[in-house]
Amino acid sequence: MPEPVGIANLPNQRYKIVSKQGATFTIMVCGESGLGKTTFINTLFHSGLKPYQDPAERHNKFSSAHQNVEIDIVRAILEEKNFKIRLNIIDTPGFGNNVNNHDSWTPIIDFIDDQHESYMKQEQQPSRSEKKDLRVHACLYFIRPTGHSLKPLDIEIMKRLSTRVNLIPVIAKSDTLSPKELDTFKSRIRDIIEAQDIAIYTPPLELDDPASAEHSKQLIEAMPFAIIGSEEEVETGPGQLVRGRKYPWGIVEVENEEHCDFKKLRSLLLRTNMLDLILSTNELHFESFRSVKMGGSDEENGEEEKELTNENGEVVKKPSISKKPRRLHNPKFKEEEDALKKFFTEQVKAEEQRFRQWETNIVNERNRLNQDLEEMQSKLKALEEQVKKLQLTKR
Ligand SMILES: Nc1nc2c(ncn2[C@@H]2O[C@H](COP(=O)(O)OP(=O)(O)O)[C@@H](O)[C@H]2O)c(=O)[nH]1
Ligand SMILES: [Mg+2]
Repeated sequence: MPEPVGIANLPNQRYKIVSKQGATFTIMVCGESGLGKTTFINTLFHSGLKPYQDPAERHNKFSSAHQNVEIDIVRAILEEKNFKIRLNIIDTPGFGNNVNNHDSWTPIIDFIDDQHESYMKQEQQPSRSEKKDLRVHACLYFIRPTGHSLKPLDIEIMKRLSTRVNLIPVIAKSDTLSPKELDTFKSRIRDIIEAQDIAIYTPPLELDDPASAEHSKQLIEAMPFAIIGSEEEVETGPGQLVRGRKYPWGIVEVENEEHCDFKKLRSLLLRTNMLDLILSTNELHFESFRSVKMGGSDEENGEEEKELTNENGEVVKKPSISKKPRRLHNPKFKEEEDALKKFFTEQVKAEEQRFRQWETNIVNERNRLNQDLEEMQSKLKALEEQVKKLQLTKR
């Protein structure tokens, strides 16, 4: 197998820094309370997580400037071969079920903005010390599985979130809907998202790579992802334990693609689209935030900055993802981007190679067995001939 990562061997010092620090990836979950956000996080990371060395670093309570809100940050390290990914998982308390309850979710929006602000300030500092980066790369918005529609509050919050982060809507506790109800609910939500012009995260369709384009297409078609969370293992057969939920009428399995989209979402977050989530946060959302803050126009993009004010007099930027190229090319991030891209490409290549090797091994093994079988059969034939001859001579 080839060396898994090449970043550390590259001559440029910057690459070395990237490789030493690894990448930081931050996921946030939000939505009404009781929808299974905390359960989902525990389902997603039930194994393979290595907590930060310093236990005091593990949990962090965040207080917004306006309000005290318990935003729980779990930090962990995900080790990918010899590449480290520092994970931050931000679990927010649910906002209330009251439709007019705006106050309960403003701290969440503030938190996201504060992280952009803090990162921007650090960038302006001449110091070379490691930046604290808690910018949210993926924000999962939990939708109550009513089977009916989105609430006005859902629409409003999703709109606010979508101009700030990569928004990924999910249908919570999807095991409480029948497959037919789920289908209808999904397409209704998709229609609303489209009609309301909410810019949810869309995996890029890389046309020069048919396999990856096909994968993206499947992910896009599955949105909003129907998910099931469970902290328990249930028995599907003697000695066979799977993550799932047990009902009198049967078992729903978290990792069964016929039961829900959990695997698709996990793959998007932790494998296929992690890099794109990180880069688009930097190049789309962070840059938008920065240009709004600076009050300047986006010259590199050749497009006028559209500044819109909402009912609170707050400046919001209308996403124009469909028209403009997704990426703003800031040379500052180019090297990091290239290094990360290279890393991910090599990871995928290594996996493919490993798979091919495994396939070859299996084919070889099959051939070997077939050959053994043939030998055995010809031996058997020879023995049968001998027996026949002996029987003939006996008579
Ligand atoms: N039926 C069902 N129940 C779930 C699911 N996920 C979580 N729950 C249950 O819902 C309740 C609330 O879950 P919790 O994770 O605390 O919700 P949170 O308030 O959004 O963090 C708990 O009793 C969970 O066992 C799910 O996918 N399906
Ligand atoms: Mg919770």
